[in-house]
Amino acid sequence: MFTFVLIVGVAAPALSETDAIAPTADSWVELTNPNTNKGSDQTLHARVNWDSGKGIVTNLRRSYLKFDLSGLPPYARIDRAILHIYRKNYPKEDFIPSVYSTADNWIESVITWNNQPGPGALENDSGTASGSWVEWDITSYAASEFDGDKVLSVVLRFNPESGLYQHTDFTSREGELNQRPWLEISYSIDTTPPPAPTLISPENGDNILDNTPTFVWTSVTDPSGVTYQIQVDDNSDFSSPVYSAIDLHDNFDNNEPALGMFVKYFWHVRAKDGVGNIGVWSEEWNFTVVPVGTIGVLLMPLLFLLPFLLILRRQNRRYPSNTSFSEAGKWINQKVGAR
Ligand SMILES: [Ca+2]
Ligand SMILES: [Ca+2]
Ligand SMILES: [Ca+2]
Repeated sequence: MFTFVLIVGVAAPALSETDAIAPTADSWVELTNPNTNKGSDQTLHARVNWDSGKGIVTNLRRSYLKFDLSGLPPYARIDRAILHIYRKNYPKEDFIPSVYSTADNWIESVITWNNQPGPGALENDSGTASGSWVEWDITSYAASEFDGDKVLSVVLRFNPESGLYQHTDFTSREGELNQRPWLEISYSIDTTPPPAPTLISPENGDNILDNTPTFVWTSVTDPSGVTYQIQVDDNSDFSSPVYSAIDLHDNFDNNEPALGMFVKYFWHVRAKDGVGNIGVWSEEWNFTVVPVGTIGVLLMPLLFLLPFLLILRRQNRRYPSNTSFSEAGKWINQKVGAR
């Protein structure tokens, strides 16, 4: 495969490039020679021999081409894919075949009419000619093949393969150097990292009872998707995290190892996009784990005093505020006597 790279433009946030990709295999097959292989021919063919008197097809030719897309950057987004073929012989300007997808399970030196995988979906029915060069836009097919097995195979054949006598001959990858087929691929690479998440819980500065807390933060988004990384450390500089996790798909994480009591922990989260761009860390929050008993001990004096406080509150409600003890006794006797 030969590949030359044209830097079309470098602009944040995406890097755009265009590659020219040569076929790794091409060949043509013929109905009337169904077991003959043409893999090393310098010419490719598309042909319909139509006998209008009898209304029958007397011969067909199709050409197969295969391209390897695995040399493109793994996270590239294909923006444009154009198949270029050079016409050596074309009796009429509009004798332009169509491009069909096909399977990759054919071999240049083996493929024949009888063992060809056959055309799949029609990818482009309207190639455009510019002199001897003809081009077809196959962007969506190239994008799906790139997302898939990264091997793109096409068949050139007329559509339909009946009703009209027509043929066109093309230079193969074994032909004249400057006439060989090529696939033009324009792609872009995302260089923008996702934003920093915002932390939600444990809240900053909180005392919490759970020593395996669930950490929660806001979701962030990126065109290529995101995963999260969390670090928890008893050092505020995160020099030796006691707990960390990467490739988290949700905006929360249940930490596994139990955290120590009465230790102040610091935590932060960052996001990475599907291309590998890593965002900045979130704010740094801290919390302390305290045992349930600690809260109880802290509450004990309050619990012990509660009955007295209630009595005082009830008495304040019953007695007029300026009542002396003897007057209070009378007041109570009156109230009891009245019942
Ligand atoms: Ca060939
Ligand atoms: Ca494929
Ligand atoms: Ca991104």
